[in-house]
Amino acid sequence: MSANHKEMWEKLDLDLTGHDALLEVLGKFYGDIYMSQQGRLKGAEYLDFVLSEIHGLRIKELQDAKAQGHKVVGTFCVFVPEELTLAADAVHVGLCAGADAGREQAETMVPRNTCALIKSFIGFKLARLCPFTESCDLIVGETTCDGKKKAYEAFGKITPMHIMEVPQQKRTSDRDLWRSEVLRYKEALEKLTGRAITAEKLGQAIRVVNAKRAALQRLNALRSADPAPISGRDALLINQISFYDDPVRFTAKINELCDELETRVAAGQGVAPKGAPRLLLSGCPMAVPNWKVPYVAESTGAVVVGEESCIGTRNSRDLVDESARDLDAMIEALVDRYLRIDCACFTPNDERLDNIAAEAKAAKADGVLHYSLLFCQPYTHEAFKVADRLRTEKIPMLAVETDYSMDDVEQLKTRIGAFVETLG
Ligand code: BJ8
Repeated sequence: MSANHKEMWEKLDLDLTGHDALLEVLGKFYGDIYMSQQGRLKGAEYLDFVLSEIHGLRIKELQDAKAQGHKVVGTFCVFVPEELTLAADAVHVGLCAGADAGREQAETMVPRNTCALIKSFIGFKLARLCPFTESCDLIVGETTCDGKKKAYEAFGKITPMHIMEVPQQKRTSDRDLWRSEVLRYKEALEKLTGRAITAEKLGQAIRVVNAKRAALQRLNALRSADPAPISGRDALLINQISFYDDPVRFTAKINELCDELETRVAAGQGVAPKGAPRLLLSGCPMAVPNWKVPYVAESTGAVVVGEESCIGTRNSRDLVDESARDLDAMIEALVDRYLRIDCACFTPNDERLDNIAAEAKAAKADGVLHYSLLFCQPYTHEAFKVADRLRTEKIPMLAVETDYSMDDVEQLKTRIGAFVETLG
């Protein structure tokens, strides 16, 4: 991790000592989990570089954009339409919330039995450890799970926020509500940036974000090959980077990486032997640097071939219809695309069960590893339904609940290892 940006971090009022310690831990963690892999792609150099500059060059780019009059908008959920943010000439960043940082401070604001993701974004803010959060002109929250809703009430007191109301069902009246929320977000962006969102700008932004999602879809499709051409860890990292790197650069780099993967697949080369047990991960989002479960899973000899999560196919599965020509029609297309998201906060949410079964088959997964963060009600509840559905499909499933600490690594290794053995 680069440490050459002290002046910039100082200006952002980061706690420099705490931040140095965080970068050191992250660097070591990344080395252990990523640099130890055999047979990585040449294109992985991009991933290593982006990660090494996660708090450096990318933050410098954000500061340069701000100096040129652009705004930075941070989000915690894939419901916030990136297309609108880009159409307002603002920078859209996903705020990671994948590390156990500032937990004690966070627990002064939210109950202890709150999921690690929520505690993490509050902890990063209170402990002044995240240059992305500190670079934001606006942070957008959403009414998804109860934990987030209530946390945003507290978080909104310490940082400027806009909250989007996400419906809990998908009836016509819910679509109307969501449409009005998309329009309200558009207005908030126009007010923030002082720029009008035109059909031309929104059309261009839709194409940029569609291209990014199409590159991720291409990557996913290549992972159905046996032997798997890329590790689950690297694929997860690519999905994570998609939330904060420049979207045009990211798309170009991932398409280059996919070219390399195609060559590998054609040559029958992979990161694990042909026939190695294949797992689909499913459940809560895994934000940077939450790499624990795929790392543990792959250390048992299995290979992760897909992520059914928001840092995965829930974000990349659907594109926005590009055929609309006027602004109203583009907004309708955005509304439809985002309302297809199968977050566990919806009731009922049967399309998620269909999607998991379809993705497991498409990825030729031998089993599904369902992952919930401790205290996450929506995904822990849905684990039961996912298990029922996969039983009817004769796809084995193991459900694990964990958090960001490393205390349960050995226990996870034992459980996941035993599950992988049964996949034979
Ligand atoms: S669309 S999954 S990004 S809400 S893990 S905070 S659900 S208690 S993150 Fe999510 Fe949007 Fe849905 Fe995706 Fe709550 Fe669960 Fe914590 Fe979670």
